[in-house]
Amino acid sequence: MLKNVINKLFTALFISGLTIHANAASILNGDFETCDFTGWNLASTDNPIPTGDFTMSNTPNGCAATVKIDASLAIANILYQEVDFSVAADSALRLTLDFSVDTTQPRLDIGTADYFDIYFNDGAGNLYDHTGELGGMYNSMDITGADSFRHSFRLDEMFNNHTGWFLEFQINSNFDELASSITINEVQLFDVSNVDTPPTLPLLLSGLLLLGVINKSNWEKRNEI
Ligand SMILES: [Ca+2]
Repeated sequence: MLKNVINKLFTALFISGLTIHANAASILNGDFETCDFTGWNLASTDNPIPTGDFTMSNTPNGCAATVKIDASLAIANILYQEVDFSVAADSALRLTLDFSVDTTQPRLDIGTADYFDIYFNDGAGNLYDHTGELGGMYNSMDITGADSFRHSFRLDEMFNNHTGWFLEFQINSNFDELASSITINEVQLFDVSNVDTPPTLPLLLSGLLLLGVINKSNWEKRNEI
């Protein structure tokens, strides 16, 4: 019986491994592990693109991408990439964003600061949030001072297997020539069903250990007789 359980365990691991590889939904270089903009695209209202507005910093937690505004003539800068939404049809995707913002000129009056937007672009210029509604996960958010964000979004199934969609980080000027920035530490996109896989392993191993204890106990009993 123990052998059968072990076989099932290996089968389960094999299948889960196949599942992980089959579901390729991901953000390329989402944690900027390459310490450059591999996988990402730059866009700007200024031409040519003021590449000095797009910089990479090496922090104790790894590399992060910073996009500035009002450090050049650009009035909007965008860091974006096409998203791989390929998953099984009934999968649920989750997007995690870890980023911070800062400004050289903290402002308290609403609507007077530099601001940022984070959204999905359908490739035709229509902007959506994670639920599939028009808008974004963050809409015209004022940068009033240093602030950090880490948020996870469950994506609507409408995104599953769509192609030609983009995740975009946009930072916009308040036309005061005083710079602000958004620093993106990490972006993750993953299939929620895969998240449930790791805890399964300890449970199976616990079951095996229990079976091992029972078998050992039976063996000892048999040898006592
Ligand atoms: Ca400004």
